[in-house]
Amino acid sequence: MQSCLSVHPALRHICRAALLTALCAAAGFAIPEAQAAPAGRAPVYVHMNGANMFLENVVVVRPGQPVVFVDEDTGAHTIIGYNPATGATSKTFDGVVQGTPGPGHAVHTYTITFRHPGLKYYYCSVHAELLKEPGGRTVPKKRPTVHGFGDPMAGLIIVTDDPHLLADNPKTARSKILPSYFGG
Ligand SMILES: [Cu+2]
Repeated sequence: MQSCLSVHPALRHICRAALLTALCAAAGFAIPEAQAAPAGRAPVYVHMNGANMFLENVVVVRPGQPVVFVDEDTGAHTIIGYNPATGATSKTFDGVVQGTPGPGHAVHTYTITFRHPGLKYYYCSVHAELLKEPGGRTVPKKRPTVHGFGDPMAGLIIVTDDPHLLADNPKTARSKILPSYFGG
């Protein structure tokens, strides 16, 4: 049987870590987890393409966890926070992303983090507009001149520490680039 430490040098640290873990477990010591990535701090991605929609129109993040908007469309989009109760738009949640020629080219992104739990509504002012409904609530509507599926280009970020909500993110929110999602 080959000794663990006689394998390729690049694998030795992995073997040592495994050996340490096994020895710690056998001796009843707590296993150190310092090398693990901090839970919940990887960015959550929201993608745009030529459909003029945010693909992951509802995502969930922890306070301090980045949301990265990725433009895989040929055209530009804006990402602007608004308050549905007042109609006021945000001065700080206010992004612009340029388009890309397509796969193999750079994509432009806009990143934001929120410090406190809450509901963060946003829309793209190029492809949607904010209108006050008779009840007084402000909602995004698709601009009549914009092509698309009929949904307004808008979304919601839920900022929370609730593990059940955090587990509800769509799978596509884990990947920066979606190869099948270029277009516009
Ligand atoms: Cu847009």
